[in-house]
Amino acid sequence: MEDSAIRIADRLISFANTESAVQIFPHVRVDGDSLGSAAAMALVLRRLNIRSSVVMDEPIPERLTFLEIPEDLVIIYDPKRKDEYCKSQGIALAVDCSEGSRMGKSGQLYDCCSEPLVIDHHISSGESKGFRYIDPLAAAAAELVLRIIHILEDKTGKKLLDPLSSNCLMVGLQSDTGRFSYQNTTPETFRAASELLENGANVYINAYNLFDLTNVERMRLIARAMSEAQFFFGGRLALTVVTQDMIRDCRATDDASDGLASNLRDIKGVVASFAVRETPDGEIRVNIRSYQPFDSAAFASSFGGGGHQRAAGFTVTGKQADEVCALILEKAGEVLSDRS
Ligand SMILES: [Mn+2]
Repeated sequence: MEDSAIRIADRLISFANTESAVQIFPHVRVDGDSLGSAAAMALVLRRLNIRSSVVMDEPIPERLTFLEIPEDLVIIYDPKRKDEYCKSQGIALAVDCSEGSRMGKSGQLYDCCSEPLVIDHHISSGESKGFRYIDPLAAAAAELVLRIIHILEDKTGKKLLDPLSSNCLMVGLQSDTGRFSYQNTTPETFRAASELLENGANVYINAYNLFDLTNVERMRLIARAMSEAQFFFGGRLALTVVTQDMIRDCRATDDASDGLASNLRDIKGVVASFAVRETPDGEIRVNIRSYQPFDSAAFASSFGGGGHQRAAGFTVTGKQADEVCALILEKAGEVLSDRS
């Protein structure tokens, strides 16, 4: 495992003082960990005189703009310019995911690299020709990026973390551990957090922006979705639907129902919760949260999605929300019905 980290570091350093860029790819619908980890990696590489940017389909979402990532660090992928980008790309690096299919359209650019690198903490079945540093025991990709940065510091003798890159990684840790409260939080997570704090991260401002800050439109949408939630299998499965009509009625934004599945899981007795929401494109996006013995990742993968044991998701096209709910209940019944 550590061996692949060293190989990745060597590969990255080989692009110093060249025209070829190390392009870094977070997953679609970026979260604090994928964006924070990718941005920190790009910032650190730039300090080593390596051309590097974060490549995404869409601009940084509003809720993560507090990070103040410089605009020129991010390339918004334009499929029309694929050939041009491809030419200048020395190597592609996936962060917090391991396949082009998780990156939206940007995956086209990732896939044009013949030996892409991977830094991820999701269990992955995919194969790749490039080096893969995957550690499912890491709480966040940010922990793994920090380990790579340590190797880069050892090899170059330079101090590479600054307040912004430290804070980007801290946002990754705070996001993926639910501000250091989920079961994935380990002594290493706290050691990493301690180092990042010493280098200028701001845990308080991050927590406020990531977890506390809200608005009345979102509160109204969540209240409505919660009051319409339904319970099955003796109260062990909770499910609610967020339609585009509801979002419009509440004048909320499309990401306003983020966190809803977690809210549902907090209800006593619930072991699996589902937030089923219509996207503006007419797809159905399902977020899953769970406790033992319900495996969210396994459930999501049977619908072509992915994630972690306690938090996962999938997207369905060409079906209505109520059809998707019926499929969820049928599938969940295989795990939950025997005990109710
Ligand atoms: Mn992550």
